[in-house]
Amino acid sequence: MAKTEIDEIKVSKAIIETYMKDLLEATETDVAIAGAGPAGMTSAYYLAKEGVKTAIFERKLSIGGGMWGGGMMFSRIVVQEGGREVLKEFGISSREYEDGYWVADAIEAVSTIASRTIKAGARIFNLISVEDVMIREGDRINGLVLNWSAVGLANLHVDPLTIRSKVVVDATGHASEVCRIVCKKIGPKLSTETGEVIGEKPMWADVGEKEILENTKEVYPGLIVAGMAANAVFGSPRMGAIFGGMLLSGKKAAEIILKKC
Ligand code: 48F
Repeated sequence: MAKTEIDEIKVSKAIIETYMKDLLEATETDVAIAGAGPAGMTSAYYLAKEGVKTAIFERKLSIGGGMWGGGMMFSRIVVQEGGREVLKEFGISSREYEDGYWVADAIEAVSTIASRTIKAGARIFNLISVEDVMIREGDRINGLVLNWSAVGLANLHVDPLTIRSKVVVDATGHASEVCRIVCKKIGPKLSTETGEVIGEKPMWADVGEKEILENTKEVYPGLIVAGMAANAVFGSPRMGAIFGGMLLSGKKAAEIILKKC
């Protein structure tokens, strides 16, 4: 029978040892994803479900990115018909508002996606920022350079640590941070018209949602771009609080990687 008196040191050891074990495991992974928004987590879910070793690194304390706050802090999201297959896969409730406009609770959506993603076997590490990429022969990206987000916030001069992965996914949303790092450090060599991050266009939900799947692809050897980052990199419009494209983009990124594995 468990002892009734609580030993704080055991609590500390339990946290430190189990976290370190997971972080050490993640130092050599199949797929490393930057950003635990809807696209990054959906991608991780479909990969982990197929047994692919997957780790997500999220800068913030909270996961969920821009889905968490719904539209203008009304905690609802809208998903069009095409994206409903992903809602159903996760078991997220939705109701049809009008023809083909399905409404879901943003909080249920984020918490369910996160829970299913972790239960599928992916690891999510929050409070860690991706600050650089690692490269090898032929400038292929083969890992991420990480630091505690608190180090950046406090402006501390602390060197990062590095993890190796076969594939990296940039799911950092509007900022498309990993792709921007590649441009800054390696030059304008992305598979866009200019080789640079073109930048997202103003709101046009219909076009943005249609183009996001085409934009979800390998943008540099070893680097797949997914979610809003894909539209930002290839110069497509933003789409606001409609999320079918984000879910389908995450799924497509996983499918591209599964074909490569
Ligand atoms: O922004 P975010 O939700 O991206 P997404 O999954 O979905 C976009 C929608 O939320 C919304 C939209 C819908 O139409 O346009 O914006 O493409 O999630 C991106 C996550 O990446 C994290 C950031 O904190 C957020 O949670 N992130 C950004 N840069 C880094 C990062 C970084 N350098 N390292 C780690 N995490």
